[in-house]
This record gives sequence, C-alpha cells and structure tokens, in this order.
Amino acid sequence: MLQATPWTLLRKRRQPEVTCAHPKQETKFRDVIMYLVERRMGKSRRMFLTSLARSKGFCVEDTLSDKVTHIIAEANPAHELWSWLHGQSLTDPDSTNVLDISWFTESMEAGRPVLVEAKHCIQKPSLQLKKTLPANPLPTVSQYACQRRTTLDNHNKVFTDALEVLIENYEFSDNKGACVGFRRAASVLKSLPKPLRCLKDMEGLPCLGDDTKAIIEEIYECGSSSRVENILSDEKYQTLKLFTSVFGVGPKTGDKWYRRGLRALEQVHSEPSIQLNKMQAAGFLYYEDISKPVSRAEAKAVGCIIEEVASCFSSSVTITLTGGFRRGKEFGHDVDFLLSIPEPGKEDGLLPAVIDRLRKQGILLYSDLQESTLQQWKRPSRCFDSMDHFQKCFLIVKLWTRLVEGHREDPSSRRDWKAVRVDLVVPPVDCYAFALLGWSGSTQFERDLRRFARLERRMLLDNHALYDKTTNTFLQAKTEEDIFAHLGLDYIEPWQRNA
Ligand code: DCT
Ligand code: MG
Repeated sequence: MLQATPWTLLRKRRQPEVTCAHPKQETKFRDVIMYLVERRMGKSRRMFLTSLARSKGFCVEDTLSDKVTHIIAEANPAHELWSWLHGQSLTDPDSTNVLDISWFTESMEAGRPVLVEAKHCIQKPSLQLKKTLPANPLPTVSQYACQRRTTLDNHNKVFTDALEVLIENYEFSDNKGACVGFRRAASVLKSLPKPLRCLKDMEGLPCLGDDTKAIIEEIYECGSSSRVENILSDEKYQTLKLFTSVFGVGPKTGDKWYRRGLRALEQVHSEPSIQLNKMQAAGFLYYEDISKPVSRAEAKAVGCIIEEVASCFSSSVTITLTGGFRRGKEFGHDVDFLLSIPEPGKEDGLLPAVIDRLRKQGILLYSDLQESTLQQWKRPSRCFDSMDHFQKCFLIVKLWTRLVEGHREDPSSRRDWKAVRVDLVVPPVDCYAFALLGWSGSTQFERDLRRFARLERRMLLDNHALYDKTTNTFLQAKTEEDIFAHLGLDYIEPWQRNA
C-alpha cells in the first residue's frame, strides 16, 4: 500500500500560471502559435512581449494548450522548465518547440518567425542525462519473480509506490490487463539491488512497459508523476480506497456505494437501505482496530492463544506463522497461520473446536468457518485467485494488550484489548508444503511461480499440488525445497519472496 511519505518529501509541481489577456491584432503567421512562460520572465515583461508580438502580427496564446506550437521561456533552467511543462495538461510536450527567448527576439527583429535552430532549443534534461551518465548495467533480471530474490529492502520505493497507486486504481475499475502489467513492473523494481540511478539503468529490465518508463522518467524530472497525482486527488479513488479498507468490502460493493452518492463511512453506516452482510458489519464494528496494522509482537501473542486452544484438540497440532510475517515483515493487515496434524485425516473438526474454545474464552469477535472442499483428484487450478479448498476460517479475535510483549500501559487508552484479523488454514499433511508455499506469498511471487510452472515447465501448481502435464502425474513434496527442485528453480527463502 502507498505510504504518504515519499510524495510529501518531494518537490511539489507548481500550479499553472495566471495568464494575461490582451486585445488581439490581426494574425499574419498562422502556423506559429506562441506561448510565453511567465515563470522567471515575470508578469509585466510577459505582458509587454505579448503586446509587442501581437502588434507585429504574431499569434500569442494566453493559456498553454495543445494548439501552441512554440513555447518561449526566459532564464528558466532546462530541468525546471521541463518539470513544469510535464505538469501541464499537454498531450505531448516533446513534440512542441520549446525555445529560449533568443528565438523570440530574433523573430521580432526580423518581423517574422525565424527558422528554429538547435541554439534556440531548450533541451530536455533527460536526453542530456542519457548521454552523459555512464550506463550502470544490472545483472540479467528474470521476468519471473520466482527467479529473483526480493527482500524487504526496496531501493526503488519512490517508483513502486507510484505504480502501486495505478495498480490499485485499475483494481477499482477491474482493468485486469493493466493491473498485470504494472504489478510485474513494480515487482521487477522491488527486486533490484540498488536504486535506478539514470534512465539508462532501465535498459534490459524485463516487464517495464512504455507507460511505466514514462512514469519513472517523469519522477526523475519532476519528483512526482502527474498521472499518479491526478489519481491521488481523484474523489472516486479516495472514496473507493476508504470503502475497500473495510473488512468484507471489495471494489464492486465500494463502487455501488460510490454510485449511490455515498462518500464517507458514516454515510454508509447510517443509510437505512444498505444491508451490510455479517462480514461487513464486523468490518464496521471493529474498523478502528482492524484498519491499523498488526505488529509482529501482536502476531506472536495471537500465535500463543491459537497454539493453546488448538492443543486442547490434539497435542500433535503444529502451528506455523505464514503470510507477510513469515517473509520478515514487521507489520501486516492480518495474521495468517497454518495448522497441521501429522496423522492423515485427524484434522477433521480442528477449526470448529478452536472457534468454540475462543468463543468460550470470550475472545471471539467474528468467525467465518469454511469447511474443506478438497477433492484429491482435482488438478491444480489455472486461476490463482480462486481460493484453495482447505478447511479454513477468517476470524476477528480480541487480543488483550497485556499479552503483547513489550506492551506498556497507556492510562489514556479507553480499552485494554485490540481486535485483530486472523486467518487459520488446515491443509491435510500431504498438501502441507504446497499450502505453506502458497500462504507465504507474496501474492505476486505466487502468481509468477504458477506462471513459470505453466509456461516454462508444462506443470500446474496451486496451494494443493504440483501436476506434470508431460507425464500426467502429481509430484509429491514434503518441503518447499522439494517443490522448487521439481520446478528446476533455485530455492528462494521466504524473506526473499517479497516480490
Ligand atoms: N493467498 C492465497 N490465496 C489467495 C489469497 C492469498 O494463497 N486467494 C496467499 C498469498 C499471501 C498469503 O496468502 C497471505 O495473504 P494476505 O494476508 O492477504 O497477504 P500478506 O502477504 O500476509 O499481507 P499482509 O502482511 O498485509 O497481511
Ligand atoms: Mg497476511
């Protein structure tokens, strides 16, 4: 998710300038439409030059638009001017003549537009950057996240944050194609061992489409991307982001509420015609807590509770922390656990027993139990987003703050507990390695593992199994290492899967 910080740290794009209005003279040179940039030139000088040019039959526009053919600036450093230009709503600033005042002066003297020469042009700094900075070649990068090692040390956060805003916005509009492209691009950037230093560094990197490159280039030049900033200030984006932050509310429901004119959570909650389902009702009830990140210490405390209640069902239950925490993250939006019993079939009834005990302890705030729909004969699914078929439950648990390591009493706090989202999954023992690999994420790492298996190995992988289409056999695995070996991949540690 996007953090506000990188954007606020960066220089803000300046607002469009106020333009001056003058009575227009008869235009002699119809092919040349000028615009004088007021920044650094100053308002009064701009007005004077505008009048002068118009009196000589030149066409000078007060506002900058796509019809302008000659943009004229005075005393503007190239990088400043171009960063300002990219913030204007021009379709293609690169195709316009961006000229120094010398061209204007010569034209006024000649009484006609003089030929544009290289000496008049204000070069775009990126071109200079490309020429002057030596290439900083990176080792060959695979197009598959499962062949890259991606730690939490993201050296290109300023770019990946920007791309994640676009991805989120495309998720809201259900534009799957655009999502895939930008997700892959962001994932490649996250894996790089150092920051992109110049545009040449992008050469040879896989999955970076023209749109991504343009965004990176603009961030280089202006410190931010106008496309991203437009999304961030868009009311619909802001509203959908707010609505989908509620547990149980997806983009479709969010969009439905938005189209009904609702903009705030209170409005949704007080709207009598809206029937919240059980999950959404819990989402609203515990919003204050579950919209906050869960810390590793809190995850650990939840783990102790689950371990204790599960061991009442069977002493041989093992619980494993998966999801983002297994990848080394210090915070997550929930806590994901795999529960497993070594004897096949003994796991039946485990989750109902866990839920029952949590309820009896008075710490079960919400539960959604999904019984196993596993059919062993079924091939791994081609569609990653289809949920797996294990016995699982989505919970909200009341976590007493005193159970959290390092917790300090806060006398001002109204409550001595926090609601925490917890997912429990119970795979049968022969699926354990696949379930562990699948539930450890990241989502992009999993997508690429499956894509790699399908396209490079003619195999189908999901959270239950690995199927070899060449030999029509299921490949057994006891550990994640076995699965990587079947796929002919180097083993990637969980903390290197933050793709
Ligand atoms: N997963 C899966 N099948 C799905 C969705 C997710 O196997 N249909 C996997 C991928 C990641 C893992 O489960 C845990 O999911 P999340 O909790 O959503 O992701 P996370 O990486 O743990 O993120 P966070 O740290 O925010 O909880
Ligand atoms: Mg998680």
